[in-house]
Amino acid sequence: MVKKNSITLFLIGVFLVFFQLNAQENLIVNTYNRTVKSLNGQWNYIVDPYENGFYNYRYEPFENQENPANGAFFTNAKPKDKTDLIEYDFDLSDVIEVPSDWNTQKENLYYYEGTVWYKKSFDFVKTNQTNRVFVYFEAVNYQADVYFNGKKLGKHIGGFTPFNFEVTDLLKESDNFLIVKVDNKRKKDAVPTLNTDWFNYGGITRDVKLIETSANFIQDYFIQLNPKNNQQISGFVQLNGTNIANKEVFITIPALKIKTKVVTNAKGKAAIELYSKKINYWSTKNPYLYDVILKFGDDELKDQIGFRTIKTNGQEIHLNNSKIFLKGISIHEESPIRGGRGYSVEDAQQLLNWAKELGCNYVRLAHYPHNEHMVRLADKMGILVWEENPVYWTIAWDNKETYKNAENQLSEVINRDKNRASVIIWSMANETPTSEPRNIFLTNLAKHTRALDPTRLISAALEQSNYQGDSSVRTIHDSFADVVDVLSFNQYVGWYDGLPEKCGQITWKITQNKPVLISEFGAGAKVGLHGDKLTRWTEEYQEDVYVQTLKMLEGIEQLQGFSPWILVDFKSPRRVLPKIQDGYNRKGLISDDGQKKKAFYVLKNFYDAKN
Ligand code: GCB
Repeated sequence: MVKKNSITLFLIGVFLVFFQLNAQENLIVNTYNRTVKSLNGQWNYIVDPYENGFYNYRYEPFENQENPANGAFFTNAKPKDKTDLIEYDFDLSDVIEVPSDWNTQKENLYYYEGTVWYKKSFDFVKTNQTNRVFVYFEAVNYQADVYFNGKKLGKHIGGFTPFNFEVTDLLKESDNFLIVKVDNKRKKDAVPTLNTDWFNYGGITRDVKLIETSANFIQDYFIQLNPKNNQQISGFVQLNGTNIANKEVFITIPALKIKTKVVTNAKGKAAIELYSKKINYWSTKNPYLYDVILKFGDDELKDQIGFRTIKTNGQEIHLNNSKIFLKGISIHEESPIRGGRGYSVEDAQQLLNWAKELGCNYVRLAHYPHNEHMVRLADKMGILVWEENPVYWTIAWDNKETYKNAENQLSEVINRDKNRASVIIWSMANETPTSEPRNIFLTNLAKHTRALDPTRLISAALEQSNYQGDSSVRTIHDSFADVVDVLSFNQYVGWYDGLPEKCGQITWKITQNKPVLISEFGAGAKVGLHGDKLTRWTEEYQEDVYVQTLKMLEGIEQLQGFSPWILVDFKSPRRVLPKIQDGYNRKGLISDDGQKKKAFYVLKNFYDAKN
């Protein structure tokens, strides 16, 4: 009993630390179920490669000046009379759809990397005078400088995670203007860095919403099953406002007959601890979601939450205390319907339907956080999810700002998705070269993640190497392997590493006593191109790589699943071979126009036969 109490106290402590670490962020969670006004649709835009609307001719930012000149685009200036000189006009400028990337909407912006200014004008009447209003961006790639009615709200860095700013004091009932300077220039010290193998789509790539709240409201909560006690639902609720101390928040889970109240501390936070012996556990075969209702004063917020545990047990992965093999596939966030960056429910539905058809119970969302539709749908469809931070290849490991940026992006996705049962793994990085500064960087990220979320597993897509110089024996020689919960690595025997038959000559000597997930394997094929299985780019070559790899992987004793590379062909400027690649990475099991390649069926048969 004493032991149980101390574990509970420890977990409450961990959850409270969570808030301390994130107190500055103020991210509003569950915008899915709140009353919002969408700011999607047509926005005016100005392409500004010289950042002429940001800097004056002495290259000083206008926003640092007390009275910024009319030339500052964020002032949205208009000539006052016929003599006035103003050299831009948002309202006369072309329009672009939000959400979406600019590259696939505007032919002349296909390869553009730089600044584009977006402007949206709107009216908004609050339903109650004392209410507050926030503008919420699901994602802007890569840097967003946000201005509202001529004032700077703030800046956000990172192309795949949400952020919000309060606009209550600046909001008018009519003629508001929201201006965003979007800059997708790649930078060496950024996350990701200059070099990747995906397309650097720019723009306001996900939904934009206005959220109206009461003066004091439920900003955030974490409600998940206690990993150490599957009859306990634990976490916290966090209020936002000036009058949030010592307040009652009611939590109801009707299907469990739970109705309880918690009282907030001085910071507006309360720990949650609920018990039930009758929990219907969320799983891939039974993706049961409970309606959970939080109520504080007039503010009532609903969510659909699944309860499950995910753990490692020696070399196994256990979902709800039963061993599970992860039948996965890797996915990039590209629209299978339009091409370009994916952002809609329909995009997510198509991608996850294909994964289901392939026989998957698991997806790896590579190489950055995908939109919220993906994880919400995965929750409903019973698909387990690996989410990933865009720490890819050669990050500036020694740069403190780079680290802060990586940590912040990771915090934001954890914040957004911490109530999703489908999400079981946080991945720190992909194929990063080992070195002391890199090990420190990744270890700090892992520490940070564990402090934020003690309910999920940590991994990273590592690299394999020869065992003691012998290329026929492969191993994982990476000290970060000691830090992760699940040992994952990419391997391309048969494609970058010899021909398919080489798979038959390789044995694996993995010494870490941890479950192994192969985060990538694969080969390129142009759909409809046929030949013998030694001819590169044919469907037969790709098919053979799958056949041989699946056999080879049986030799890994700790193997608990994989996520081959990749579900659908995707755009990448690295891939220039005419008539074959034409700007696409062709390792998809499905082509960019939706046709299945032969290897799709090899993997499907394997998954269908596997328990
Ligand atoms: C990898 C990377 C992935 C690439 C893939 C490839 O190892 O993790 O981002 O797209 O290989 O196709 O080369």
